[in-house]
Amino acid sequence: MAAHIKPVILHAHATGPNPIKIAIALESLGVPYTVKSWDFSDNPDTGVKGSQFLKINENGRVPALEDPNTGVVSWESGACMNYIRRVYDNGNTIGPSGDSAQDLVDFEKWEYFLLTTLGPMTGQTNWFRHYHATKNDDALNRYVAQTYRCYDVLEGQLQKSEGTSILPSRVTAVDYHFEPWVRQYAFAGLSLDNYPFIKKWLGLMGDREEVQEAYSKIKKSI
Ligand SMILES: N[C@@H](CCC(=O)N[C@@H](CS)C(=O)NCC(=O)O)C(=O)O
Repeated sequence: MAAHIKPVILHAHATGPNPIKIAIALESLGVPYTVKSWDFSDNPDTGVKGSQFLKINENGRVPALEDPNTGVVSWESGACMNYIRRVYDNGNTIGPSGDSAQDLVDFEKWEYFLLTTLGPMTGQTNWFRHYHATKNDDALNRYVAQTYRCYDVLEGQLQKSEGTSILPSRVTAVDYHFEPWVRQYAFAGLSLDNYPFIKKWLGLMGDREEVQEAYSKIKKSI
């Protein structure tokens, strides 16, 4: 990546999975970035629901991305990821496997499956297991079952590459979207015992330099 590029600002949280995807993609593309860490409060200066952050993202959630090179401000991890790909992945190293209509749909369908289904189901599992004020086993069981259903689907897809990448061709931004969510399986109280390809893929992803660097930078930003 050219040296004249100014660091983009990634708005993040210490443990939330969504900003980490973006850090992994920035690492992979060699785009310089700084991490600004927020808490989940409504404190005007430090919180995602506070006045300062709401000027960047009126939805009060991270990630958000500010690019001083273009003036673009983005939020929603899917929008941030696709912005980065359009602007900084000129060689298409992390995008769809090819140019055909099927290649593009194959990329998007897995990206949307994570954004609309596996991510939110895991998030709700976490919520009802750890944070909901009153015990609600019906809701917890529902979201656990839904998350496992997503794991079933992912396992079937990963079998095609023998657990090396979600799109069979190579590791792409799709893997970056999934990694931080699947990594939370134990925190969500789930097991990967019935999912050998997910287990293998998670191990391989965790060994990758861009993944390790991204986690380390987010951690240092706290
Ligand atoms: N659909 C959004 C979800 C963003 C999201 O929920 N982020 C979490 C952190 S991973 C957050 O900011 N939570 C703050 C809150 O719940 O108040 C995306 O993909 O960016």
